[in-house]
Amino acid sequence: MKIELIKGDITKQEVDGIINAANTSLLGGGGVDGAIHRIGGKEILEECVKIRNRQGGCKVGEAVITNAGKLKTKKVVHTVGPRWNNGKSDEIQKLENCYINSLKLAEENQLETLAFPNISTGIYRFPKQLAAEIAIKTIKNSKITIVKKVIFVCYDEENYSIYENILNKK
Ligand code: AR6
Repeated sequence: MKIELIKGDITKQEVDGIINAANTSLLGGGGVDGAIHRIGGKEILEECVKIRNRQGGCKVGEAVITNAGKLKTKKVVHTVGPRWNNGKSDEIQKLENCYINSLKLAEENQLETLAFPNISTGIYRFPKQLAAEIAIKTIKNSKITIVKKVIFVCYDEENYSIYENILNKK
């Protein structure tokens, strides 16, 4: 599997699937979630509402998949990252689960190329260095067969240079 790093906006990525850093309500919000729903349009939200009605939202660390509306991608995987609580609420395991469960849904839906944002490192204030180490380690250690390429899309300069350092060391 190929890992790529870019600095930019995830809504502009031409990949099979993009990952959204959502919240448990699945009804949208700020940050990357806001951008995905704004650009993708109401079709995504409509499917989120259906999932919510069926299973009552999405738990932290879990993921659900919807259509991608007007985005240049086939599917959006919505995962809910943990809100940083000084490491007292099992946040590391929960963030790892976000990557594992997103990859699992991507595999089940035959998505070969994926773009991930830096889950939890914005509004949820997870420390960026630690979050990047978890993201890269989890993706590298995953046993996947269908996903061929993962792009880490960093929106801010700080995350980009953290990812660059980790990826160049290995
Ligand atoms: N493309 C790529 N990355 C982005 C974009 C974009 N267009 N916009 C922001 N980021 P955040 P969280 C980066 O806050 O911390 C929402 O309200 C951003 O710089 O989007 O998981 C949800 O509904 C940061 O590095 O998500 C939840 O309530 C990263 O995306 C809550 O925020 C994640 O920041 C989730 O918080």
